Amino acid sequence: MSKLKTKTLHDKMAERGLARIMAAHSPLSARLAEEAGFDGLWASGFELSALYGLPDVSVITMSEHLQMMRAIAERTSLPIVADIDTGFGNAVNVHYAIGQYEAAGASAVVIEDKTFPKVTSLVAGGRQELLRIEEFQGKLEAAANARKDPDFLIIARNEALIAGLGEEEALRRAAAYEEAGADMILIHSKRKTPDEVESFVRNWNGTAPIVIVPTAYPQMTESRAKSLKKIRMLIYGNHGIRAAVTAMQKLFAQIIAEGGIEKADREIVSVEEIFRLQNMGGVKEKEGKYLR
Ligand code: SPV
Ligand code: MG
Repeated sequence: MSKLKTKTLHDKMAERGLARIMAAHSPLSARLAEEAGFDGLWASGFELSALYGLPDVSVITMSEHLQMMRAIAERTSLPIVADIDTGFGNAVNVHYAIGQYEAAGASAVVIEDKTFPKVTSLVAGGRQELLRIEEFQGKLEAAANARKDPDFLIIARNEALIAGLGEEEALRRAAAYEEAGADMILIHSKRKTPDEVESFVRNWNGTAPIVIVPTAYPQMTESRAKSLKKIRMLIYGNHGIRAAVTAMQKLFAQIIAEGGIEKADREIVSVEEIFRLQNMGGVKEKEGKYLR
């Protein structure tokens, strides 16, 4: 099954020119992304941390992330791009993690070039420390050697722009990461406009395709990304959890304000819709067949 998912991810990038990947923090959010028509899922560390009400600073463990990854993989047929942060330690830990994530059903991993423990990328004034290039190359080599399926993607996440080191350093790192065996380069930016990423992409003359996460610069539409030619994957990094928070904040406030659910009940999906998403129909079918 996961071999099929890995192939699907490659096919989507080839067919559409750009794979659209939506963040998932639960099997339910993964199912909703699949029904909406996304090409794959982002097992986001930020979303999972937020789900636990925790900051995205390497507090969530590999086991917790893997457990959710497995639950998501069981409930959806979409390929999963796993966010493994800094790889949970050094290159030896990365080697071990790749085996775990591949077995759990991921089709790709993103490993970032920050030191452990990391600080989430988009926070203003965040402590952003990068590994030495050689050390990160060792992690990428370990990842590439550890995978069993050669189509399992190793995506190197380049945080040079996030750390304020400039485009030249970002390009230098991207070239070194490609040389170490990265299949794709994720270039991250917290600039409020796409210009920083667009300039990087135009000046990137390696062969590894580019991945972007345009949370900070939402003007970067899919067609704008495609027009740059080298971007093959666009990750919507946290829109599921933000949509859930928006909806819950609004509804919970309404119930308190109105002193009941009479009006609010008409503004949310029915219980029957949740039954559908839980596949209660399958329970009825099994009851009919096996309960005597
Ligand atoms: C995540 O979604 O966990 C990411 C993307 O790594 S970001 O939050 O922008 O760092
Ligand atoms: Mg993350």
